Amino acid sequence: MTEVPAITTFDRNVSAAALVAELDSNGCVIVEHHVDDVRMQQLHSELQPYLDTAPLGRTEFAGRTSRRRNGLLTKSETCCELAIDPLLLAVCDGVLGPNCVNYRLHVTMLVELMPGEVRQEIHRDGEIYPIRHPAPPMTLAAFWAYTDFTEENGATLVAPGSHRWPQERTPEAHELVQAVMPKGSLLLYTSSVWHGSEANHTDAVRTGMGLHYSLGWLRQEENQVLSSPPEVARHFPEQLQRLIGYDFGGPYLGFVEQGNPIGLLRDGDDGDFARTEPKLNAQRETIELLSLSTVSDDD
Ligand SMILES: O=C(O)CCC(=O)C(=O)O
Repeated sequence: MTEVPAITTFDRNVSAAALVAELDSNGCVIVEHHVDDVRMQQLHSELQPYLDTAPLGRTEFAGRTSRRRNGLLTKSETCCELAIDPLLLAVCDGVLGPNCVNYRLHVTMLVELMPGEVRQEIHRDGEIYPIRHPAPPMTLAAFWAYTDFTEENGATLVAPGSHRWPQERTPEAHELVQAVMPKGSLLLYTSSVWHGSEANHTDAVRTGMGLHYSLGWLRQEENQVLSSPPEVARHFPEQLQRLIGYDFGGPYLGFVEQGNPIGLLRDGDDGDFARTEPKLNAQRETIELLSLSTVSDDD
């Protein structure tokens, strides 16, 4: 009997370990009601004015009947808090941690599908890097339901299990499942998973907020340190400062004047200002080397 694809849904009490295991076996998972209505209301009051004045998308991919906003950390304190949500970071530790000494905030985005928006091209987030799939998780997408996600309003389509498919295999219609979830929930999926937004057949908007994470040695999709330059980032919690890129991405990676870029955010700091740190070197030793070689044994 062929298995019907499905996205497993957990409630907010789920452990990080259970989510990591589910992402490993199915590539995607939902945490329902991770954030309560009061917090979501706060998020809306901070971000909605920016969304209301956003232009329509200029490409089919961005959605010509959609509005998007990025640089969310500079626009919303609640978003800054959600970006360092302890459960989410514990999942990043389990999913991205094995392949890097630290991971980064990759992109922040609001995606508002307006009434009449059509289905987005189904894609893999990892396509932005020239690496064949399936590959180890390069990114972990955390897509928050900023509004309810329903079948009718364009809840994200996901192909569960597709993180293990070969490069050439694309999903058939029956392999795509919608991430139906109430406001405040969270859809997680890794970089080899096929997905995209579904059409919005209702007369209301469907909005998702993406806070995605990537391996610390990859270039981030959104240029976080230009989006949040030092004079802005110095007011963020230190964990967030490091997460967006005011830190090494591994031994030697990303220094400024021989030092750790976190020093740029501190007055007169000489703390961990050195071109690399023994701790990073030690962590680096524990990471299994990835092989990107295209030369086969027969050559
Ligand atoms: O809006 C969605 O449901 C998914 C959007 C997405 O995957 C993207 O724009 O990369």
